[in-house]
Amino acid sequence: MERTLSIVKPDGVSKNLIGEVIKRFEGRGLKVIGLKMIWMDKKEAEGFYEVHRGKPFFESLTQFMSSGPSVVMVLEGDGAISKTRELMGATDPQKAEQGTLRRQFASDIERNIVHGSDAPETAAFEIGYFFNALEMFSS
Ligand code: 3AN
Repeated sequence: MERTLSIVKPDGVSKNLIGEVIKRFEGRGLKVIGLKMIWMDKKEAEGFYEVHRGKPFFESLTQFMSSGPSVVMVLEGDGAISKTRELMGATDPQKAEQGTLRRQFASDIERNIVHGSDAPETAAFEIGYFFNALEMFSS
């Protein structure tokens, strides 16, 4: 069993895609074991994207991520990390496979509606960033 952290980003929330994202993850056999709506402030967004600090898009990305509410969730299941990334599609929606969430709904590489952890170590950091043990309900 693997866990991953996903975020319906502010553009996904404003486009009414919370249900669509969760439906696809659940449809792929993943279990939502933690879920909440949050509004990150700039510092919280910077902390989440610490690995990207110094990159040209860091300022704009963290502005965007603190521009409105997001839905953060912990998903559990076999291959949770690769399954969520497959369903999301490539970072750049124009390069994402047909039928993926980003290809279908994202407007550009920054506003790409959904986030998913890319490896077990990043998943552990990202889950711990938003959830404590009492906020996750694994059966
Ligand atoms: P992913 O979310 O697909 O794992 P990362 O971790 O490489 O992508 O990038 C984190 C976020 O930073 C992306 N979801 C996207 O919003 C933004 N981002 C990545 N690369 C760029 C870029 N070249 N220009 C603008 N924003 C970017």
